Amino acid sequence: MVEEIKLCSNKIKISQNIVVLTGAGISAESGIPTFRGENGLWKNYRAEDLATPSAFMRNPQLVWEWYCWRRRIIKKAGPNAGHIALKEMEEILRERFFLITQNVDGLHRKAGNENVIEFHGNIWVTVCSQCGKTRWDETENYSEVPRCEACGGFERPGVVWFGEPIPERVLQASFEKARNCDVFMVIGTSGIVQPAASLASIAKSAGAFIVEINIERTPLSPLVDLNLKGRAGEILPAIVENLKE
Ligand code: BV8
Ligand code: ZN
Repeated sequence: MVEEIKLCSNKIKISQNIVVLTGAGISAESGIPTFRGENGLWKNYRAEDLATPSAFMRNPQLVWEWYCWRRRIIKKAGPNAGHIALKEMEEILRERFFLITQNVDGLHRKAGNENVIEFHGNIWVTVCSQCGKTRWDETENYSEVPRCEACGGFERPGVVWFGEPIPERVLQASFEKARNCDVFMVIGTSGIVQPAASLASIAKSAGAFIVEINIERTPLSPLVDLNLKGRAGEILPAIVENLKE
């Protein structure tokens, strides 16, 4: 593995533009359950059952119970060594570095990354489902569904649910980054959710060197140039150590 990590660091050192795509796996070592891991995400519900507009229409209380449960876990969690390493990578590479995350936990920003796109939104944002009024909201417990103070409509978490489109400017900015990078790293994602997972193949067809960091193989593994099998919290700091040399 030392050799592969050295190869990865060397590719990054000579890269003009590096894009990193992260998924729930990079927050796993912060104690935040992943979506499809063995312990699943919550009781016996699947994300696809709860993170949808119809689930919210049917039972907004249950959906908010799930998000508040996640907010409480995330609030207690902090960035782990993997998040810190990506912050250091941005400090070293500056405008050559760009981070796209599928996670809504906000831990990359909390770690200090600035060049970040939150592809699926942010769990600490609350949006009115009627008028779209948006606010930063650190409430971790709602006894009933919050109401918009402007129009009285039901408020919802400011995240992208299954069946909802990624905001256009977020999508275009992410495609543009993936098309113009020479190194693309996919870290801690099962590569199942679209269109996020397609960013790797867009980068590949644009000629980028694709690196995957994961504890297991994924549907993206066949298109990857370098597979670093292991935990992000161990591999990323080793890569950054080499960058500092
Ligand atoms: C869209 C925000 C179109 C919410 C999320 C069939 C029916 C219906 C829809 C579809 C369908 N087929 C495809 C679709 C589209 C659908 C989709 O992709 N479904 C999947 C399930 C097949 N996509 C959508 O609906 C998207 N929108 O397509 O719109 C459209 C266009 C125009 C007009 C109208 C509509 C929107 C998808 C966004 C959903 N929202 N999140 C919330 O978080 O509450 S996605 C959710 O999954 C999270 O964001 C999460 O990040 C993301 C992906 O999961 P991963 O991050 O990969 O996490 P996972 O647990 O799966 O994997 C963790 C990985 O880490 C594992 O590989 C594990 O091995 C690894 N790991 C674990 N520990 C470590 C580690 N690696 C390293 N180190 C460790 N320590
Ligand atoms: Zn409103």
